[in-house]
Amino acid sequence: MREQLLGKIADRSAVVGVVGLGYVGLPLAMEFAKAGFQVIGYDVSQRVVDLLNRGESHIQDVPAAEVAAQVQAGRFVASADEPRLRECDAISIAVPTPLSKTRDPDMAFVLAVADAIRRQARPGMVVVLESTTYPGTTRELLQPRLEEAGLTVGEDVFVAFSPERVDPGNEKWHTKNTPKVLGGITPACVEVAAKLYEACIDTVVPVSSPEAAELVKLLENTFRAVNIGLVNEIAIICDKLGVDVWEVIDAAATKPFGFMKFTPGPGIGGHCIPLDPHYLAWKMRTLNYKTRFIDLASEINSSMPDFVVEKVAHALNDRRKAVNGSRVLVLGIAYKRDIDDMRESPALDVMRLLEQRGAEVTYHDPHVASYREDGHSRSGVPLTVEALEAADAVVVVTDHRAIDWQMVVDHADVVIDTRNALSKLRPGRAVVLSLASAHVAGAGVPAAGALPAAPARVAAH
Ligand code: SAJ
Repeated sequence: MREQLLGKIADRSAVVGVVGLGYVGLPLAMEFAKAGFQVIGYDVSQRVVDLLNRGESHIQDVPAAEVAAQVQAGRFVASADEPRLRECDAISIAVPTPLSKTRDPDMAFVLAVADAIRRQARPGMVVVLESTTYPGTTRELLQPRLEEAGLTVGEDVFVAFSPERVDPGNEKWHTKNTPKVLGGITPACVEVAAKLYEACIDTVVPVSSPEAAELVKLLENTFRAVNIGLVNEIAIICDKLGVDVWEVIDAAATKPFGFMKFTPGPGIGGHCIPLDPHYLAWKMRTLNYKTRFIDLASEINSSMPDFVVEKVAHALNDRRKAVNGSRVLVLGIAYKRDIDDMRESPALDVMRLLEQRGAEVTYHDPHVASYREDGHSRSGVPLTVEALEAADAVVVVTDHRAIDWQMVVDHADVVIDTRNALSKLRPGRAVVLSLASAHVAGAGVPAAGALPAAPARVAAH
């Protein structure tokens, strides 16, 4: 089987299945199609299947023209029909691995696919799991199901784990040019899976086991969560000391070695950084080990929306206004700049906390016209001079480049800037409060630097 599969990969006659056609699976499917394989994209959403087969795209980083070209070339077809998996010589799995309400791994999507593969598997298949998950998943959940189908892993079928490294909105690093780590159950599994991925990805990095590959991904994302937590704590420290955290970080970033710049913010969002480290924390709890860095980073990062709302309350209080009844305009609600993804966005927490205190909250986001939460839809407002002047406070949560920030500074009364989006602008009417430090330059307060020594605000918190 190994020889047969290697031959099909070499001459591109292998049929490649990609399960899960989201921000990971769709770009991967396109790369396999562009490499010359026949690709079957499998997704449980008939809506997604239909729009892709019409040559449209629901993923911001995948142009519709690219989907249309592969559909018209007959190299890509989407399907929600499980038996089509049987046609595939290779299957890459890129389904979500969310957290449950109790912050435990929710493996339902992976298990559903693993069961489908057990039903459709046949000799001569290579199966690669890409979904971010706890170490052991590939060996404990995927391998047994293939063996239950009467197949011997490493001989009849080949199984590997290869973490996805898609960075939505990243204009430089894409699926094809980002090195791909890959760990297989047996050496033959690594060899076959690596040959498959080398056909469409520039650099494949084999490691010795699926567990190593699973842990590589969790290290990458835990590294980010912990370092973001660190700078968020530095922001809180700077706020208490009346020091400009952005100035401190920018100056620290001049160190040409041994430092990596992260920036504080209103919290962390997305489907990865807030969630993936908890997969490792969960696994280690089953081994009676407490992952203190992960837990502490999570504690600090998830406290940032509260910290932001406190800043808003202080700003309103300085103007003899209560949060209750004040009109607050939130600018940017996607979980990071220049994308439209709302998942786990800290903006949702900021808006909810403000509303719980009685504020009348509206939002403007050029990438998110509306979104659904708890079953109801919510729409943004246009960014106008009237909207800015009507707001008792404006909060910058996500610093999309498409927003006219000078207009915000010129027409708002007070702006709480959690992303340092406004510090380089010509001062306008607005008083601009940085996420962390005393007042930044703006009408009505001395320019930063002319401020008195560490203010009594230490008591404020
Ligand atoms: N954030 C900060 N400060 C920072 C960096 C990020 O507050 O210094 C926030 C962002 O605003 C966002 C969250 O953290 O809300 C996550 O941001 P992110 O830059 O990690 O972006 P993601 O989650 O879309 O994608 C990340 C990938 N990003 C980068 O490497 C830059 C990468 O870690 C993974 O490929 C991806 O998660 C994944 O799928 O795991």
